[in-house]
Amino acid sequence: MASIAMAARALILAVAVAGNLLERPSSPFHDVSATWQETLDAALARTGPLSAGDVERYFVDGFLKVEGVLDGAMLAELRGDVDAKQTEFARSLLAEGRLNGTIDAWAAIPWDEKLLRMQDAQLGVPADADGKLAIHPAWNLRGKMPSHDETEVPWHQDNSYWEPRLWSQQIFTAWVPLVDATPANGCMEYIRGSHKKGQTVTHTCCLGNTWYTETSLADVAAQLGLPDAADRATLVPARAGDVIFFGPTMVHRSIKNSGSTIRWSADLRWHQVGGPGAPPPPERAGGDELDFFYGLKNSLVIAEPGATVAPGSPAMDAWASIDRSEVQEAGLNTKAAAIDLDPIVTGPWMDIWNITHRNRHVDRYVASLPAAVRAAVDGARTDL
Ligand SMILES: O=C(O)CCC(=O)C(=O)O
Repeated sequence: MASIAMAARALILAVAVAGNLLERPSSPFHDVSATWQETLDAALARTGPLSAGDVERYFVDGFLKVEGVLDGAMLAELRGDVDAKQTEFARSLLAEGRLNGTIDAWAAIPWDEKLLRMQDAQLGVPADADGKLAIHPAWNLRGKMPSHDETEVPWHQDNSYWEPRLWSQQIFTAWVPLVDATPANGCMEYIRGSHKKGQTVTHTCCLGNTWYTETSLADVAAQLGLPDAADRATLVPARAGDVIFFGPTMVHRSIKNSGSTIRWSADLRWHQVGGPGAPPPPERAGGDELDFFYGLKNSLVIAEPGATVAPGSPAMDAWASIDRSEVQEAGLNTKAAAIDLDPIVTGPWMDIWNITHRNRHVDRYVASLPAAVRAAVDGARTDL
């Protein structure tokens, strides 16, 4: 793990110039265009559950909402998992003396209220300027809290979170609302057709009080050849049970939750392994074709070519129990001791984009950089 982290850190250039606290080297991958979004005919030739119209919509718009994908039983199971995770969290807060009551009382609170009630009831959680708490979004289960900056995800392409060598891969997202997602509680918004050019636009790190990458509509317009980018912005409300599919070059965000309840969702991703168009192998010891996340946690094969996915695979449980947040923070050497309660998020995407803004997440990341780089970045601070 250490050598992987060292190799990734070799990307870092310590230059502070106008507007950038830490500038990243340009990479030949910035000129690479994805092509998976161009092969409509090939997609139409395949058989599957989607209609030809659906497939065509996906190619034209870059996203597709499919209604009623999850039935009641599946939703209940997902919500049960979210409930169990929150009860586990309540258990650690109780053990730390940061919550009043009993575990039975907390367990009995409905799944979609529990986190809010914990937020209200928490005792003695220090530091957070606004005193709020969020579940860790990098677990791909998102509790988007009411009026909460850190769960408001700005315009970005998912490619901005992956290594540039993967920017022409279709790492494909299914966004799954566990409650109805509306403009009021922070549904998703997409720039229609922004996937089409196949290009990954410039992003910066990290907006406001967050760990997120961010692009601007001005850059989207200029770099993707979409002068009407702002007019293409499309809110996509979705009901619990629907699924929105989109690819890694799709520009999207989730808007503010202006309601009073949590907007729960999961986002899950798939990609092809091997075959034509497979990515160049990672230049790190031990990196193989399943290494799609900085050498930190491999992808899990769930179906061999031509086979269908077998549900309930035991391998899935073992794989899922490796906490990606923990490995990504261990990879950067930013892991805090009391990780369960640590609200700070860092990740390897911070090695890729120019650092333009600092906050507690970026500060933790900067503290992990080699001393000379850190000194240069600290010297360039304008927002202390
Ligand atoms: O769920 C959200 O609020 C944002 C999700 C997102 O941006 C993503 O899944 O890429």
